[in-house]
Amino acid sequence: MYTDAKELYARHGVDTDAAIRTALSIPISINCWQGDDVIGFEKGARALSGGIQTTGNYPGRARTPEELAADFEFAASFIPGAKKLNLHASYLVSGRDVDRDGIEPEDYRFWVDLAKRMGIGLDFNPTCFSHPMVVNNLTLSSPHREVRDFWIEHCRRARRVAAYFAAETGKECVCNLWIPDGFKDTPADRLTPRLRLKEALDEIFSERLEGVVDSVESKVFGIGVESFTVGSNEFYLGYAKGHPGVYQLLDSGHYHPTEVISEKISALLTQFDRIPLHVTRSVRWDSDHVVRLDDELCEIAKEIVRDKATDKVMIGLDFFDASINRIVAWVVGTNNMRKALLKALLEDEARLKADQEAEDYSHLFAYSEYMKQLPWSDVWRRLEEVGGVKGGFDWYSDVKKYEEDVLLRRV
Ligand code: RNT
Ligand code: ZN
Repeated sequence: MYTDAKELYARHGVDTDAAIRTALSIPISINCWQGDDVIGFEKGARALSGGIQTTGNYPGRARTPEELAADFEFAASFIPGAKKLNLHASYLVSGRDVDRDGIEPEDYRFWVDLAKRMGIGLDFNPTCFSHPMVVNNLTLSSPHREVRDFWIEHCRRARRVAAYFAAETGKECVCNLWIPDGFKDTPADRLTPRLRLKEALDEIFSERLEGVVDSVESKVFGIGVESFTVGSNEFYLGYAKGHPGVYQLLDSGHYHPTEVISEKISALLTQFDRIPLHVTRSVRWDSDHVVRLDDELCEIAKEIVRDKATDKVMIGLDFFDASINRIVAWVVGTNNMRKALLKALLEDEARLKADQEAEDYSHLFAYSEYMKQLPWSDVWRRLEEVGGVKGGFDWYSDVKKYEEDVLLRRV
């Protein structure tokens, strides 16, 4: 089937072997927090709060670093291609009783060891939620100096952890800052909190660090902070533009319901040399569903490929579904991202772009729809072989067995 597919694609000027190689080489950063419902390993770890929520109580959530690492490695064995592990500061593995304003690179050595063993990179995030120092839903924009200072210190230290990851793995580390700051009801003053956030960011980003790609993540609203978000799209976009080395991260769930990030990638590429992403799926709101191979996912991948931006767009995932087997979520979500990339790589880009330039919209329409019926799934099957994973649907029974043998015993 692959031989036939290869021939058919070749007739359209597409080299399937090259597409497979490229698709396998693009790193996808897998969010650790899908494995444990965003709880982490701090002493007295608390339930998730800060405008985000996991729902569902599917059994088998990872409760310890060892369990999370084992689950992740197991999931990774069904995910072909380059990968990174995306960690939050709350996933420290430390013998010390340390609060967030005291974290040290050493507290994350466990993950560096895992990354080295697996030959993968790491990304990082300060954790500015699920903590008593989030006072009235505010962190870096709080009116209280001590609250701001606490989070500034946390973020400064988180960036140093990111630099440590980069140095140890030899791969760039995205250090992404998201804060939940906002108001439930209409604020009297929108400007003052934003000015405070800007000042806090200046302090956080004042230190230059090797290997760290800093990003700031905007949002429209969260649960409990429906009326106002301090770190809005315009706020962070402007901030990033004025601060070289700081980039805006696009999360596909953080815009108005008909607004899509696939449309924003090219716009940002005219201004920035890096675009970190949080690929997720919002169902009516920022619900963080596991990504399906849907139109928007394909459009995101298409943008990355057509804009020749595979080394500029840094793909990270950000879903957390506690209602299904978490390994299934990791495997299907991550592979969907790579399937979308492969599909994009298998399109006759040259002709489609030429159609647009020649304003032959009829051919563009007919031909791009025709491309959809070509046997990309046979090429994917080959990609699974090259990537050395058990493909098709066979992996599912292995995960089911792992569920019985391992996950269901976690009671
Ligand atoms: C929240 C943001 C943020 C988090 C993770 C856990 O709306 O998307 O990225 O989901 O940091
Ligand atoms: Zn996100």
